Amino acid sequence: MIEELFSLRGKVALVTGAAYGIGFAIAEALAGAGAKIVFNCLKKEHLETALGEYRKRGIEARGFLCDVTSEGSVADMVSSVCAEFGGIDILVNNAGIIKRIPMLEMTGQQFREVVDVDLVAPFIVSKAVLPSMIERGGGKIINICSMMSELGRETVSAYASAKGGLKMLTRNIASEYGKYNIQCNGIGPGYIATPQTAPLRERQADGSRHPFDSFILSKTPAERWGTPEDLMGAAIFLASKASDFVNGHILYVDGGILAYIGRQPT
Ligand code: NAP
Ligand code: GCO
Repeated sequence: MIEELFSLRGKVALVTGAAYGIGFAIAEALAGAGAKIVFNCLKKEHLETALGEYRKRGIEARGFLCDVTSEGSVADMVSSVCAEFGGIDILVNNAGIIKRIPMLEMTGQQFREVVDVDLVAPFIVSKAVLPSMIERGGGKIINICSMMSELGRETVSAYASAKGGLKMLTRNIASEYGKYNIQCNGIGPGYIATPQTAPLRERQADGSRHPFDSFILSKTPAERWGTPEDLMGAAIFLASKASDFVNGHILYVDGGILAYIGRQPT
């Protein structure tokens, strides 16, 4: 009974941007719970490498080159997945970018590029997948939000605006499609060690920690950066029957950052 609650056997999961990083770990987790994995990314070299990495873990993933900001490419990918696998039960809107530029130096085009990937694309992909979920009597959508769905910081105005909007898109999909037994929730990772945050963790010339690295450690009760694997449990929970009455919720997996004012002076 309890195992069944968290089983994804027989389910088809689409994870966007899952060639590496958080998306890869989430896809690996869903596969471990029994789901068939479909993923996409942008670059052919990343697709090939990722397929090999999935295979090394015994996961026969199906990969697509697809720009999630392109409605046509997304429609083609979703149509192929539905034709090959019968439909999609779980969607993880993970693909995302960030541009760390002070507002006064950021162009409107740069702002729009971030919002296109981090907010418009989850709308596009969700809209493409919802009909299949309705047809199958239900589904799970998981949007990968962020600390910046709740907090601001210098240089990430576009990213924070997009991730704040993604929190509200999550609540709107939950509101509009809950009646079809579709649950839409978010995962809000804290600071996770992936290529996206590598610039914030680079060792200084003298071998010391990057100032931002030290800053994050002082703001995290767990006193460490998260790893993509730290998100696996939350992903399985929100993709499984165990969360059938959870809807419109953002589950923060952040080591306690949002609860903590920061290490006090000693
Ligand atoms: P990452 O290492 O930069 O990986 C991003 C992935 O998204 C890559 O596979 C990339 O594919 C794909 N992607 C980017 N633009 C795309 C597009 N237009 N179409 C299709 N795929 C696209 O990022 P990450 O750290 O794993 O983060 C994954 C998600 O978690 C993002 O939404 C991010 O905002 C969010 N997040 C990250 C952290 C963190 O601390 N790392 C914390 C909170 C939330 P290519 O490599 O082929 O370009
Ligand atoms: C940054 C980081 C963060 C993380 C994540 C935190 O520049 O502040 O990239 O935005 O990626 O979103 O939850």
